[in-house]
Amino acid sequence: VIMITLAVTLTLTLRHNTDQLKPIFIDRCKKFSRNDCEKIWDVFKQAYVGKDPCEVPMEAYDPLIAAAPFKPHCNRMMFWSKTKNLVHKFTEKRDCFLTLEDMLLGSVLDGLTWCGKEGSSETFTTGCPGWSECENNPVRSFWNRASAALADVACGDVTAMLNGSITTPFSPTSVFASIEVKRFNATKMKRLNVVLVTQTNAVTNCTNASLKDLRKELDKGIKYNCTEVTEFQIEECSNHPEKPCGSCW
Ligand code: N1C
Repeated sequence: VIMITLAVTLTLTLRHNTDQLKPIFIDRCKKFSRNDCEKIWDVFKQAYVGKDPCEVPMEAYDPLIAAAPFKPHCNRMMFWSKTKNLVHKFTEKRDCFLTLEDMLLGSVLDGLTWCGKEGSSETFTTGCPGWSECENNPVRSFWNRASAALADVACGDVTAMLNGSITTPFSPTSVFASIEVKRFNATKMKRLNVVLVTQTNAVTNCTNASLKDLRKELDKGIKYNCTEVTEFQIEECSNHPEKPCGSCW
């Protein structure tokens, strides 16, 4: 009896794991009115199934990026670091800017956790390594690869919303600093406009040391600009979509 109970619970657990991620992926994908969501899921899965969850490099997602490539949206691309909730509240309500999460792959995988296991064809959504537990984990490698692909097509005037309530708004370990800025290319990209989000008790302004590093790291030929904008102003703009985008900062 014990053996049977064990076998049944084990089977159910495995089933449960397999079935969790796919319906969310397909559902979110279909909102982009694509008819190849099953195909994209299969390509996605190949990146991590059957692998040690600490040995999935960002290149594992190359076929996924090739199957669902990022289109350039010149002058409307929005990057960010440590401002996730605020930036998405803004882009959700207004269409002047697009983040990775407003595009197919970013939207499909936002907020999710997944990994595989050696010798298994399952997708697990629990017991996966955390962001910093090991470098080459499936979730971190996905965001690194997708962010790289988006930065590769950055063009025209590009905006980045950074957090002015921390002492290092341009943090070397962030995806924005370690991946995106390094791939911005002056042949396509004219300017980087930093929107530094401040609160009434702001600890940082545009003269911040880390922002000087950002300026130095930009490909020669990309112009740079920084504007301090209060969180209140951005919320006002989110709540009043009728206001012209150009008046937000
Ligand atoms: O490390 P970050 O910020 O600088 O990464 C943000 C940067 C953005 O410009 C995006 O293009 O990198 C891209 N990106 C995402 O779009 C994204 N969505 C969700 C990077 N990380 C993303 N996440 C999750 O946020 C990710 O799982 C990780 O935990 C955070 C990184 O956010 P951060 O440190 O504020």
